Amino acid sequence: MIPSYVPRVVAVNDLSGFCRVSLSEAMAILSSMGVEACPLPTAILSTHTYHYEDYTFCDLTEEMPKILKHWRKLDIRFDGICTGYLGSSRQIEILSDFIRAEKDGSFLTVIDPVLGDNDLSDAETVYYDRMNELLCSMKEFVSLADVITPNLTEACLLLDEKYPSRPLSENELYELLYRLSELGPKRVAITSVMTGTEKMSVGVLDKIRNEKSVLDCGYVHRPFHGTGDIFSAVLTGALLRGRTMTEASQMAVDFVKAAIEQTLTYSDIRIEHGAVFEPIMAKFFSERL
Ligand code: PXL
Repeated sequence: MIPSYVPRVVAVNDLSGFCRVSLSEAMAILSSMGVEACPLPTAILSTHTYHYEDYTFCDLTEEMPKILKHWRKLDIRFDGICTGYLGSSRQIEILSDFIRAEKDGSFLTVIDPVLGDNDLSDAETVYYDRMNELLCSMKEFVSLADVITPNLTEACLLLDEKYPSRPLSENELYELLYRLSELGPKRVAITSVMTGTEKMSVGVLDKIRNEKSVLDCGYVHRPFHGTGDIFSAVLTGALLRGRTMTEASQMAVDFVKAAIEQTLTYSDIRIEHGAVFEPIMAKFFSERL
């Protein structure tokens, strides 16, 4: 169904030229969901920072307030903001000022507190640059959010908890969700949670509607890059298209699952290239929205 209203969102993330991650995914997905996404790039890279050692990196921190100032001068009305990879505490400060100025009853703030993935004490650790510096600022930043979408690693970092070495029970997952909501956001989704030896889940809490659920991802952990970014983009789009937190999270889980299934049909699978979503996107969203 063609919507009579096109929501407009600020999409904040890095723009990595090659590999399906961050802003390139968010722009494609939000557009396909009937949402106008205005990009606010935090940095321009040639590729993402994991796997490739000689990537290029152009920091755009100083451009960000100028872009936001121009938008404010034009008196543009935004329905929300979604944020992903941020390069520094200064960027968080700039975005915090913007969110405080925009925030009214209906403005939606979705923060994906991108800090890392997997057990950070593990040899397979993914350390995004300057993670430690970001953590303190991120803890304050999430208090401005309506919705946050950390993976389990990020959830543990925000709560000063050790990453669990075994699958979590549903009650343990709910406890993490409630504790995160005490930092400010009333709606929380924790992704990449093992709830059985071969079972991956997403925990969802919506304190406004008093709903909580553990969604079965139906796939074993395949660390395709950018699937967290896909999840957060679909969730944002679905919320802006009027879905509840539980419905939007289910749609995001289903889309990631469909993209992974599609990816596994190709013979030249490279996890660092990300999950292939382009061929399935139009049909998926036309059926679901
Ligand atoms: O969320 C994936 C991602 C996004 N942006 C940058 C990254 C990565 C993962 O490695 O390095 C810059």
